[in-house]
Amino acid sequence: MKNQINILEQFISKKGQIAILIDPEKTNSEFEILKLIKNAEIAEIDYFFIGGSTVTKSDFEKTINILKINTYIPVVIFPGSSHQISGKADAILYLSLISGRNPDYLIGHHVESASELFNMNIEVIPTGYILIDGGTKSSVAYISQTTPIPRDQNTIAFNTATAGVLQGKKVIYFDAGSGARKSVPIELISLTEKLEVPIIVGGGIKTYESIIKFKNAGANIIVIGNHIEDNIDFILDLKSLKQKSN
Ligand code: 1GP
Repeated sequence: MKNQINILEQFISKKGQIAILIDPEKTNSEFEILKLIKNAEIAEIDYFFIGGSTVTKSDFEKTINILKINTYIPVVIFPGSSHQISGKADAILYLSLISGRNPDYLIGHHVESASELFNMNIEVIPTGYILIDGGTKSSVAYISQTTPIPRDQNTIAFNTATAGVLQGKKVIYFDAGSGARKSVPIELISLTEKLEVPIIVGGGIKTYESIIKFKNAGANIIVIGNHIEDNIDFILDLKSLKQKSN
């Protein structure tokens, strides 16, 4: 385990950073990944997140290898299960699914991978992971067998984030789930800013307008997955967004 906290410091350093989520189950060909990298470097994207609910170990490793050989953009693991770990990545979001009550996703997967992870040269970032209802049954809710927090219950979501921070989580990740019809409520981000930990938000984000709103509300990192799988050139459009908002 790395003692440096480079990626966490980078998370803290700025609002409105962008992470592209690669799900190696869907994106694992060298051709596709190299195109993603090219566009992401042009657009000065801040991070690649890698992971997914149903990824095989071989697709995970293949994708991480291609990324690490071909880009300087930091690669952060967003694990869907205990086998999604690799010392080649720059950091791992050590997720506890604190909106749920499934012990496997609160501590079980962690115990399975703890010894291996402890001996890897990777920055481990304790992260409170909170699912918010995005208007569809997300694969993460199904696989984890947990119920997301209703989207009109900001107090429950905020109290969950607060409990996570009190337990020592360094980052809070609000996720409406991949392909969500409705993204996380903006007011929840504004509310959570007072906890003074970096906030990651994802799920169903597809427009500049929502990226800017999340940034202004205080999100440090905005994660985009599906929309880039559907339209890779959206990454290039993000460059002008970054230039405008700097
Ligand atoms: C899901 O936060 C991520 O876990 C990204 O969601 O694929 O909908 O962008 P999308």
